[in-house]
Amino acid sequence: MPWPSEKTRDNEVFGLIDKERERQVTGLQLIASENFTSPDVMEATGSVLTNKYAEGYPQKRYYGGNAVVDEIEALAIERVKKLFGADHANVQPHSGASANMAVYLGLIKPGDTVLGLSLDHGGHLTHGSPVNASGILYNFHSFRVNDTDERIDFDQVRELAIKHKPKLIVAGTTSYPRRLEPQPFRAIADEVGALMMFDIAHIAGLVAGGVHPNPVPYADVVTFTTHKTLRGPRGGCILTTSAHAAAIDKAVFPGSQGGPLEHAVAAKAVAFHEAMQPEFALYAQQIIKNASALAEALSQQGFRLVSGGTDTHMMVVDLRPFDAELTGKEAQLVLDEAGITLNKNNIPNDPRSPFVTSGVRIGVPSVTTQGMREAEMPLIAEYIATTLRKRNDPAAVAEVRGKVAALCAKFPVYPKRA
Ligand code: DSN
Repeated sequence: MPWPSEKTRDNEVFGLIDKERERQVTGLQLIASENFTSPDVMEATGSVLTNKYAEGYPQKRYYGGNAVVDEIEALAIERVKKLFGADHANVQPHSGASANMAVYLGLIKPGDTVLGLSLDHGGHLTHGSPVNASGILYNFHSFRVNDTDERIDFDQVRELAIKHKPKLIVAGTTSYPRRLEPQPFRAIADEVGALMMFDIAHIAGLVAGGVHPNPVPYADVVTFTTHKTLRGPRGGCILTTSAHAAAIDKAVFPGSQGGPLEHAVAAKAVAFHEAMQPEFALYAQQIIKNASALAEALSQQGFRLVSGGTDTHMMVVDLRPFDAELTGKEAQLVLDEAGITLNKNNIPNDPRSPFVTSGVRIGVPSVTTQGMREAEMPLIAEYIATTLRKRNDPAAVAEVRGKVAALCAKFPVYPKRA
């Protein structure tokens, strides 16, 4: 069958892709878990590798024709091991959730006890939420941030570990703005004889760029997604010590996945190469500077920052001191109209439901990739505050939309299409 001609090309989908590209580059992308990948990462993702089946691992495949794929996957593995100083890497997980589930499958048994951070205090669905397979199949107990400084309370983690004797302790977060030291988790795991997993999905790029402690020397297993601060394609990755390498590989394939997405693996290899460049360390440093400048500017606009600020790429903003009536849901919707994309987020001990929330989560990886620096952060805070203050005035919201587009036009992400 011939390829579609100009006449039969799917203009509907390609038109929508163009529309989405326009949305991304003319608005402020402040979702903490998103980023703009490089054109090279996108080229690898859209390459002929999408045509290939490659169940198995390099030199141990079930199908023929994998000599080149083997080279690509081996390159991805070597690069990511070097980037994080790991003994062993599995680059096949399709996502962070798949990576985490493979770790549980490989290292513990259904019904075993695990400790993780509660979802509503900044953890992840796969860290034992009752609606997720992790919480359904394993006996998770959750720790929380403490009420005074809204930081992880290691005394509580230790108490729970002594009480419940987990087989595994899961460190890692999705909406926790503070640096997370691996050593206290290791000490507690050792005290109770547990394994330790660190999910660095959000902070992988900060670790690679040298601005967050690297948990690899402390954890038995480290998981992450490649598309957040690391700025690669959508996908997951697992790093382990040699002791757990075979169990993890078996849990990924054939345990929980079939054919790997080798186009994504190639794009991961490209992203790992990019993250090894000296410029990437500067990028990571700028993320921290930008986040801190934005947090400061937001507090000057009357918002409260959960835990008082940030030392990562993200902040969680309590909207109540700014406006007691304003919910995260409403804020997300009206900010979308102003071209400012972020997500509603529970704050610790939020009186509102996860569908409504009293907060929003804001991250700077995308705006930092497009070249914005500290000088632009007060502008972003001002646009957010003005939109929320004047949320019932469509003309005022439209005026902010214009200012957002003008700011973004000064920081083009991708070359204009001919
Ligand atoms: N959806 C991701 C995030 O936004 O943090 C976690 O999987």
